[in-house]
Amino acid sequence: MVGYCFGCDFCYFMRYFLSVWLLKCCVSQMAYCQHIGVEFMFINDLDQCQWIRQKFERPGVMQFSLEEKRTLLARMVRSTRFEEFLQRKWSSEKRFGLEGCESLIPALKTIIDKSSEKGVDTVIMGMPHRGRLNVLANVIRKELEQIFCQFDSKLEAADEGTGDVKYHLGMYHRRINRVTDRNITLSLVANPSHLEAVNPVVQGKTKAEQFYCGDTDGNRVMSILLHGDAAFAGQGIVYETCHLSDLPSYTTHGTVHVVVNNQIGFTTDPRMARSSPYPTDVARVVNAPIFHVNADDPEAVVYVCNVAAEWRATFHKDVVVDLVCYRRNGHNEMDEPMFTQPLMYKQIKKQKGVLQKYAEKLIAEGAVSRQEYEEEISKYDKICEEAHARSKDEKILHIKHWLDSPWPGFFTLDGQPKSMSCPSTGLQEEELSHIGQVASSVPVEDFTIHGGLSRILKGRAEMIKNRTVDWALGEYMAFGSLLKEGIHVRLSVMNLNLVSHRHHVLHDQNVDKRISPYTVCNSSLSEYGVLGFELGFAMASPNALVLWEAQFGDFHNTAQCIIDQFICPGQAKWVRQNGIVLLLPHGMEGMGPEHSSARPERFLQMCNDDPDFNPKVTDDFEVRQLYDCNWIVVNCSNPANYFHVIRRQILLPFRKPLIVFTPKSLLRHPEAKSNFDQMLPGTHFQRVIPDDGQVTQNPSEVKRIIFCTGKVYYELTRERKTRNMEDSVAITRIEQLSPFPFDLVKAETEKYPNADLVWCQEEHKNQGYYDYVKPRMRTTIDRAKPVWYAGREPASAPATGNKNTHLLELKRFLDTAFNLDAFKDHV
Ligand SMILES: Cc1ncc(C[n+]2csc(CCOP(=O)(O)OP(=O)(O)O)c2C)c(N)n1
Ligand SMILES: *[C@@H]1O[C@H](CO)[C@@H](O)[C@H](O)[C@H]1NC(C)=O
Ligand SMILES: *[C@@H]1O[C@H](CO)[C@@H](O)[C@H](O)[C@H]1NC(C)=O
Ligand SMILES: *[C@@H]1O[C@H](CO)[C@@H](O)[C@H](O)[C@H]1NC(C)=O
Ligand SMILES: *[C@@H]1O[C@H](CO)[C@@H](O)[C@H](O)[C@H]1NC(C)=O
Ligand SMILES: [Mg+2]
Repeated sequence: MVGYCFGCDFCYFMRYFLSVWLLKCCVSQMAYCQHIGVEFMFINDLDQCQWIRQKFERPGVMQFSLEEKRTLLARMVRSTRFEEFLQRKWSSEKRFGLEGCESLIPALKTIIDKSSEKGVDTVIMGMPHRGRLNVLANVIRKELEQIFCQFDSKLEAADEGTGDVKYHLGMYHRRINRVTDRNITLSLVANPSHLEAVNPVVQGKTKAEQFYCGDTDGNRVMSILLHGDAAFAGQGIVYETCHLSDLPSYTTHGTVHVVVNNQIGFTTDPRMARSSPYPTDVARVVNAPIFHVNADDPEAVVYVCNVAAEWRATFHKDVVVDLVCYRRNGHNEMDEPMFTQPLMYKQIKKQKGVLQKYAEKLIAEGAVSRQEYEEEISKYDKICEEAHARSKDEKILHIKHWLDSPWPGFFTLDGQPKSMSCPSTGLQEEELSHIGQVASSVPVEDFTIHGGLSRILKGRAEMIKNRTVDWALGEYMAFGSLLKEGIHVRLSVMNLNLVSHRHHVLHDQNVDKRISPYTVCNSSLSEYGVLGFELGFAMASPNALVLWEAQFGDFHNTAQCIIDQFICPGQAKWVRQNGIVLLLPHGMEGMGPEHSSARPERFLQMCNDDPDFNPKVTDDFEVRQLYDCNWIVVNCSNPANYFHVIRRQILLPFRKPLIVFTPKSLLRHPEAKSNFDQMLPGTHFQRVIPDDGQVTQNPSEVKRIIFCTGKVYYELTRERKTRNMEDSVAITRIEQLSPFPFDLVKAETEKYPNADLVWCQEEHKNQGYYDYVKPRMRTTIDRAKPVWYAGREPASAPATGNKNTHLLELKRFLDTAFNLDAFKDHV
């Protein structure tokens, strides 16, 4: 492994662009042509550039005291011997060791020490597989026995959850930093295998921790992100997360990025892995300085990391440390790298380990004696051996030790919810009218709003007088009441949706001033990044309502990885609850295949309830079901129910992700209004809304029950009226699709003994809700009757782009739904 010299390139550019600096540049030959290369000339701020030059060009900056050298050697010993210990004990286990980049450990410790000295007391980290166990052991200082006991396959995970392999679990640890003697909290966020996906989550959690401790400039809470070279260059989420770094609602005031640049990704070398010279080039878009450093020179590494931490503390902006290293073994310890990279690995085999090199250097310098060095090694080996012995007593792996965000006080001591009930989500009349008043007035004087807006506010005031709410007002009532109860409300949305119906943020027409009652965030045009960020925000505390709204539900799939890897199975894999709310505008409203479907079928397919099992109905059935499910999926047909489900999200004694298919046309639908009576104390979210019309007078005469969800209900009732079938067809809305309301659906079917059962949806047959609802409905009625289908035919696209076809399809399925003979010959 040769020392990398980026300095020559650097000098070349300097000469080319800035000939006046020529002389100076040659002076800096000394600074840049050793083991450090700095890229910063693209930064368009003179002070920042000067600051960096100061750090590298002053002669003699890289002096280390004896004490510092010894500490560094001790850290290198720990890092190196930890991997060797694992290799000795479990030679056939994958551990994604750090061999070839052992200086990562002193690098991270330096960043943390320096930041702690500058006032940081909480560090939130995210990292991939490589070196994770080592970071847990030697940076976060997780008890070694807790790490070792995971290698012993005889041990089984206790507690709840399915668990995840050892290099994915999260971690939280509070301890004294020995160098600065100050308390520091370190957490490592649990991550999926999907490289770089954890980045926005770490940033969101960091933002939340900053928010809760009133740290507006990032002086107390910071994030560190680790990356592999191939992943950093290849994964788009890196770019999306970098672009959040300076946005008002998303900035964490600077992240230190550390790239473990072993110049290989699995078996792919850089020539095949990227089109840019360095894996770190993506960070140039946010003007982050990039420090390349040869990881075989631990002192250069420590120096650069000190500068990186100071940079962050000074300018509150991102910075990248590129640890140029190698990977001594295969991708994991089982792989043979000689198969694919024979030449490279011949070179690598010849390399002396960095610890040995550094120790020899210090011994030659006389900084330590050989004996002291050997003592340091046996001291650490002994620590490992003793921990290993203890790990055998540790009968079970406690997954509780592996939480990245404990929520103190929210659960009982053994991690259970404090109760299995949910109080009424209704509000007192006075409270409703008070919040309504706030929503329909301008709260400060000297504030000029747009004329159209004052009409809207006037309309709202009138609605409040009439004791009614529309969708936006229902939502406002839910948010407003939670705010009054001390809950933080944060809504992340691409701003179009904000302006189009909510008008929750008022703009002054004359000066650049605005008011909003809760945190409304204008997001960047990224789904993957922003959803990950909000998930991270929601992770920090249970006492916040965090919502992410897609611009159209259709677009959520660019964030699929966050949904599949974190939101859906997060609790099972990592015992971590999360109450994030996804608002997905959805509706077959003739707007074509790209603007119609939030893909409810996908969310429903990932629900963990058993379609063939009819659960026993107990007193706490409703809440118990919510507790057992992996997420809640609803499609509300009226504002009051939406109001309740949002409030329930916080009043529940535990947290679950909530997926809401929100409407577009319903926003202004004259019938889709609710009355205060539906929101008073004692009222609650209705999982099923039974038909309370004429059908109830003579139920045995009813020929059909149409089950549906959401907006199609209004189409169905209109059609029923024109056909004069209000006494023969019942229309029942299933508002909560998952967990499925087995009990209430059963009650509905029993009410009308002579009716056949139809599921009606607007979506195509292979999409929407049918495949989810049908087996569950059949289970509730012991398969006594078929469940017929009225809706669009199967299709590959979610909707037609042709308006006429759209209307024709609608007419056809309404015909089917109300034709009592439609299914006769199917029998
Ligand atoms: C999104 C994603 N795609 C593919 C993989 C499979 N995979 C696991 S490790 C790896 C190589 C990573 O290379 P690099 O980022 O350089 O890290 P290194 O292992 O070299 O430390 C790949 C492709 C993955 N984990 N995640
Ligand atoms: C660190 O925290 C503990 C408890 O949280 C406290 O008792 C101790 O005084 C703190 N130490 C310092 C140096 O702040
Ligand atoms: C309020 O009620 C009155 C009388 O019923 C009605 O005329 C008016 O349209 C209602 N206003 C709103 C905004 O619903
Ligand atoms: C969001 O962006 C829009 C358009 O630039 C702006 O009018 C609005 O004030 C922003 N909202 C917030 C809360 O920053
Ligand atoms: C809910 O599902 C229905 C049924 O197909 C659909 O018509 C509607 O657009 C969905 N969303 C809402 C908010 O109603
Ligand atoms: Mg790599």
